[in-house]
Amino acid sequence: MFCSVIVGTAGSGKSMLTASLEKWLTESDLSVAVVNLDPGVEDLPYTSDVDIREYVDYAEVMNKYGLGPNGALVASLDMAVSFANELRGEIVDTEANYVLIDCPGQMELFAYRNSGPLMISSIRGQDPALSIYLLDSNIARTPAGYLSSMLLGLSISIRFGLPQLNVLSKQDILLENQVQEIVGWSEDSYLLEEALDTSEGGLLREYSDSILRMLDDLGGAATVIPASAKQMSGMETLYGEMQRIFAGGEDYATEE
Ligand SMILES: Nc1nc2c(ncn2[C@@H]2O[C@H](COP(=O)(O)OP(=O)(O)O)[C@@H](O)[C@H]2O)c(=O)[nH]1
Ligand SMILES: [Mg+2]
Repeated sequence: MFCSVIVGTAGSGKSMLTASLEKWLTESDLSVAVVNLDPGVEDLPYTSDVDIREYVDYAEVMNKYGLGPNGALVASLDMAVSFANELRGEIVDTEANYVLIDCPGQMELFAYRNSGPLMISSIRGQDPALSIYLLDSNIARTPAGYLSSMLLGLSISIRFGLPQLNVLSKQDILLENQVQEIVGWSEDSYLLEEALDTSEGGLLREYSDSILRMLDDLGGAATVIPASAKQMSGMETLYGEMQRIFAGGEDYATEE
């Protein structure tokens, strides 16, 4: 199985992208399993095949220990780690080729605690995995917003240690030329530097040189893939990039 871990800030569109990608893969005759890792979520835009809520009761954790929403999420995730093998077992039993893992809304509580990365590594076992990091169009539309989103993405990739694809989510809220401008920033850091120079002042302008050089050096400047979960756009390109990473461009899923 091939695991794709969908990460991004709260509200960046992880759950909706999970739903759309599942739909696209299913319509392409590929077998997919969807995993919800958010213990506190109430409504999901897809039907989960494997769900962390079957193992931990977020509301009960909240009441029993007198915790607020964030504390309860952290405690629930910590508890859920002891069921990671059961979760993996359930996923393996689906016999799906593609496994989409929808991460909790509050990414910082998931990625920057030990339980998040631990959960992911237990779930994937020895199977190939990548992360799909969402840059929200609402934020990445400005040069400074884009740069800070890329830095966050870099930080996330360090936490999970997985090859990462950067997706510009909600591209439908931008004009086509805005989307192309952002793709340009990701392909050529000189364009981003120019945009920062004309739009930013102060500290960012002072440091942008060294930040951009670091991103370039670390390969953090991989081209972003524009997508809209709402309009189902960008799915084919995203799938192509997933394949490239998983199987050197070969579509093992169709071999069965
Ligand atoms: N315009 C637009 N809105 C989207 C898209 N994907 C998600 N949203 C909206 O963004 C909000 C958060 O989406 P959700 O998938 O729950 O984000 P999550 O917290 O990262 O799982 C919701 O109001 C969605 O309707 C998209 O492709 N286009
Ligand atoms: Mg969500």
